[in-house]
Amino acid sequence: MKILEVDLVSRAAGDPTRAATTEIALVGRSNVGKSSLINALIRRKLARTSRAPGKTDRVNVYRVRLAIAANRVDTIDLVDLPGYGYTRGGAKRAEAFAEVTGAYFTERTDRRDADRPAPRVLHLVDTRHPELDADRDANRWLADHGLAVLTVGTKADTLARAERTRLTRLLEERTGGAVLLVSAKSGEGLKELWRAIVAEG
Ligand SMILES: Nc1nc2c(ncn2[C@@H]2O[C@H](COP(=O)(O)OP(=O)(O)OP(=O)(O)O)[C@@H](O)[C@H]2O)c(=O)[nH]1
Ligand SMILES: [Mg+2]
Repeated sequence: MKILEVDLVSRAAGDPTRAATTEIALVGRSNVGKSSLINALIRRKLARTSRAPGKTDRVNVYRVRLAIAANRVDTIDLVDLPGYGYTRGGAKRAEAFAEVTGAYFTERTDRRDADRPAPRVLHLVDTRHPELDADRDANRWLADHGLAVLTVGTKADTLARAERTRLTRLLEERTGGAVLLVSAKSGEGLKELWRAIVAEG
């Protein structure tokens, strides 16, 4: 598999650009590492990252052209959504989440792209903190909306060996499914994640 090209395509409300057939939305708390993971996946520093939460405040779409086999090229949209759980004003958690993420999925499935398959979701959770309420709320919201979700545990490089198993189990119990651990820093799990992204459905 080879990355041929990556373009940042804007997706402001009313943008006429249609979604690629495969659309992968990255959902997660502010600072969980969404933009860093996109950069690690595309091996370019295109997405802006920051130590301070709330960096990504709009929907950015990274359109990736991939050579998957000798005669197969795919276009995949990686969608960097604003993070939740970061509220300067103190709006309720669930409301803040529904506002940013909900608006995206609703618009995306309602209008011009309604004939496209629904976006698949990577739900990013900081592996060190598998039990946060904001993540549980998000997990429920995504399930209630019938979206296909893969839970991705981020920042795996920060875990001591002894913690890995315990934290991964907690996260699996919380989300009721398999969890893939990744690190944008060490590159752990990136190959497996690409495989999951490229797999049909
Ligand atoms: N150790 C470690 N740090 C990471 C990793 N990925 C991201 N970080 C750090 O976590 C912080 C936040 O990363 P971002 O990628 O900007 O997070 P984000 O989820 O896009 O944040 P928002 O745009 O605010 O929603 C930065 O300081 C990154 O360097 C990782 O795999 N390992
Ligand atoms: Mg970001």
